Amino acid sequence: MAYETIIVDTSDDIAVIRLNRPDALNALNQKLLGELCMALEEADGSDKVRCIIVTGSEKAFAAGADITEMADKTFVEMTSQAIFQEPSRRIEAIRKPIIAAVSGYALGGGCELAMMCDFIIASDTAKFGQPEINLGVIAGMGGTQRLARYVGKSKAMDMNLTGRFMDAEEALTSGLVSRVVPAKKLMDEARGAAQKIAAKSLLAAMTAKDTVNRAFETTLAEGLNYERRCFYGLFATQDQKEGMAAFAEKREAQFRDK
Ligand code: CO8
Repeated sequence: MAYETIIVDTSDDIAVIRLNRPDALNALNQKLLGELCMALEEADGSDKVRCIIVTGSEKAFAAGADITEMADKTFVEMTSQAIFQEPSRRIEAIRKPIIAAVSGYALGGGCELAMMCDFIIASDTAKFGQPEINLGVIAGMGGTQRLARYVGKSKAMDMNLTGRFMDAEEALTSGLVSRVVPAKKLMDEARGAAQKIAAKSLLAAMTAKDTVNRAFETTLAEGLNYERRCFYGLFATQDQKEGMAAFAEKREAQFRDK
């Protein structure tokens, strides 16, 4: 499929979706978000893809929602058109693992998009922020909710109230990102992680994603119960038999997603 605002490259079980609006630092307009959702859904449904990477350019993962597209909207238009609501739901519904590989600016909707992915690998040039307060608004796609869960109340308040940026090192120590690497090695690192995931049972990987995400929606007791049921359920798969047989036979497991 030919896209205008993203570039999709699928090889070796991995789909790399690159945001590509260089003149606007990959600002998220409706076109880009629509294309991103389509590409994610295509990857999710493809038997050639076992892990997805979402990335941007060296200068910007994404500098936020497209301000020029939003500036003249009214409250009624924002509400009745449910701006940004549908893309959020579609991205949240992706079942395969998604890694955000972030270099440069990940601001506003860009930071929120990165946080919608399953984990974030950052380059040492990455800058995260929720600067919507500078525009007279607030974050609208998870910047107050997901960020608070990633980094806790104090830093989430700091970021949302002052609009300051967090550098890669602070993002790492705060738990917003899982790894930081030199900018030149970002895609190698992300691909390496994606290949590791792609070598697992996809059923187990999708279940792990679903179960970790459940931790943010339930009580501990309900989450533990859900996890245990999912764990038991995986014993209905051939991949569980293969994984445990391979361990006993001291060989690499050959998972078949069955
Ligand atoms: N939207 C539109 N265009 C943008 C955006 C953006 N978010 N960010 C940058 N651009 C454009 C600039 O206008 C500029 O275009 P031009 O060359 O035509 O003037 C080009 O990208 C390059 O940008 P700069 O010249 O500003 O580059 P600098 O290196 O000087 O600065 C910054 C980089 C610091 C990233 C700066 O561009 C900036 O502050 N950008 C805006 C960041 C921001 O405020 N983001 C939050 C946007 S609001 C949001 O994301 C809300 C999302 C949730 C909505 C959910 C609703 C339910």
